[in-house]
Amino acid sequence: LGRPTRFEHGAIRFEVRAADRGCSARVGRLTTPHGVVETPAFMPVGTQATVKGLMPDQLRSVGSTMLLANTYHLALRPGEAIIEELGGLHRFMAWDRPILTDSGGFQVFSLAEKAKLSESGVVFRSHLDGRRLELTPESAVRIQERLGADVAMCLDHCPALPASKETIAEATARTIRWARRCREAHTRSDQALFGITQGGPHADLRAECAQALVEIGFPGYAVGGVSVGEGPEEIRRALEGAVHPLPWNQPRYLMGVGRPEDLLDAVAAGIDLFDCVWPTRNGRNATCMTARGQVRLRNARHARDPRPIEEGCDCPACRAFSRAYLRHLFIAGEMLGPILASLHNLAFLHRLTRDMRRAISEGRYVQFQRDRLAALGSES
Ligand code: PRF
Ligand code: ZN
Repeated sequence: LGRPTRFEHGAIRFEVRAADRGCSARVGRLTTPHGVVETPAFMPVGTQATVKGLMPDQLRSVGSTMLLANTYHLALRPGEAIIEELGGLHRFMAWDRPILTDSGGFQVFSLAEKAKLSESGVVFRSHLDGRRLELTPESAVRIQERLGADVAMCLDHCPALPASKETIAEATARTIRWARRCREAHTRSDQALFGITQGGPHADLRAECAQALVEIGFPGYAVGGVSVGEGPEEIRRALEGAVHPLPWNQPRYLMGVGRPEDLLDAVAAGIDLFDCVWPTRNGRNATCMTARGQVRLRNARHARDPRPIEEGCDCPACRAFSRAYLRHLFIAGEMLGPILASLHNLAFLHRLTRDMRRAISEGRYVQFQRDRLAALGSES
């Protein structure tokens, strides 16, 4: 009460529609040039302009509203010029709903060879053909403008953990200077540019970074550098530091996090958006999530199991197929196995966020979180 609940800035609108009194969880509505996203929301990862193995219609049918794509991969192949020429990312991948592109900073440090960092940017060799390339705050923004997603991200520096506080502080200061350059370089009025906070597990660095980004001014803010090897307690501290200084009426996005227990925690800390390869990568690996923990479909105990992956799930895998059939698909190396398991995992996460939205709206998120966490440990 007394706080502004709406925010409007060029390409996006955000509205906080309900807030839990027992924690910082909120229900929001993010409006982008390509449609509306009810938050908390999970964004499936479409690194190469495809969520591996899944058609746009299938994604819609399991509840996906917004996808993530990667600047690093798309700039290397097929190149932003081709995607722009073919009408931009939405048209290229036939997804006419909201898209967010990550800036490439994180992928350069995790995938590229010989990444060399300087104040101007990162020079690296392509992991595909060894080509020498440079990514700067200005070029990361320019590439994302040409890809044309609804939300673009600043180029940041996510240091590998464990690292000394001094190293993390340097990376955080550089991330702030790069964020200023990204904001200066961004011109597309039908695209929002989000800032990214770094700071590792240090609440003070996180808070300083968030404050500095808020002074520069972005329509939304991400928390980067989380889930790179630290424990749940460190994640909680990082989130507390990072989220507190952020304007309450603007969207907050936790990058690269998607395990159900982490989502439950992060939403309680006030996060609205997530992305993670976890559901799709695990699905391709025959690991499925349920409200009662993981199911490993290759396990021999499912050889004659007539049950669906998850009782009551209305996804294409659970509607028609037994665990025994799905196990058979994986053991036989059939491509339908990874497709169905990926669809189930996405349906599961979208259902979880929908249940979160309801619990928050009804003011019972803290109990909901407790119940869901307990159930996740109970084994199916
Ligand atoms: N920065 C960017 N993308 C990311 C991360 C980050 O720190 C993470 C870390 N969890 C995932 N994706 N730009
Ligand atoms: Zn299912």
